[in-house]
Amino acid sequence: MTTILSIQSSVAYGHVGNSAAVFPMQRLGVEVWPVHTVHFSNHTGYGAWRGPLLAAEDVREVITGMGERDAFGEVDAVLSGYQGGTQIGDVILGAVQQVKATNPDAIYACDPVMGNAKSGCFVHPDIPVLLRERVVPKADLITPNQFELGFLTDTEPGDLESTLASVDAAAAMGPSTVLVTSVLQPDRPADTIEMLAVHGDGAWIVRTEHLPIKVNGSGDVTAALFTTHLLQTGDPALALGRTASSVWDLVKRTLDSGRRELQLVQSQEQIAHPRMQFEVEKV
Ligand code: PXL
Repeated sequence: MTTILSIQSSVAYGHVGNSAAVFPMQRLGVEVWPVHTVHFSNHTGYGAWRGPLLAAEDVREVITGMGERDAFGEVDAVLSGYQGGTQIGDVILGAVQQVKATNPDAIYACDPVMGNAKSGCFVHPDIPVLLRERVVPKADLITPNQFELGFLTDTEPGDLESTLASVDAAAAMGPSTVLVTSVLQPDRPADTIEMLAVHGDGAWIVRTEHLPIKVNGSGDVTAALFTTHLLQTGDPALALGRTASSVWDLVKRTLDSGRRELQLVQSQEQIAHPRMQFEVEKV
């Protein structure tokens, strides 16, 4: 059984971080071991929240305890998302090192959360440096949006050609697989958005309708689904098609609900059995 150690935020109300990623992975049959880095009442998009940001030392203790149960040999992937501070980054890197020492086939899937085209960089200025210099070089799979890809590689990905060049620059840092989300090519049809997967010499793209809503946590679900499908199939093109299919259905249902939080449980059928309504094209 596929087993994923997922080190992310937890919120009681709504769905971001582990509170967005865990259920979809479980619904796909993954054994998920969540380690929480914060335990907030709700996501920070509301502007107000309560609850603790866990001390790096406390998160490290949880991971150390898992090691004492001989848990790491079973882990197929470590998945990380938003990193609130640089010390959490060190804890994640420590976990990756321990897992890989026990299971050399395990991968590290890192969502290098830094910002987006609309908001710019929204993390502490130390985080991009940490990701660029220490975290991404240890990752096997990264899932930046197009903005984060540029920020990571100090390039300006715009059209397909320059985006592929930026991916090459990112891959040269270490990761063998790159999923670029929220790709906005200048020459795309109106109201569309794309996702691009690159693995070794292969690259694939999928285009979907750009839905008029930005939901916190959708990136966390995207990273979790792509990691899961890649582990389960070994096929980046298929993983891309399945991920785009499920995420679009999830966001569409959320939009139609008129609610602010991802309608995850309500979308479980579309997560478990992606409709594959979008064509994946080789580029
Ligand atoms: O989706 C990333 C994320 C992670 N953790 C916390 C958040 C968010 C996004 O809003 O608020 C606490």
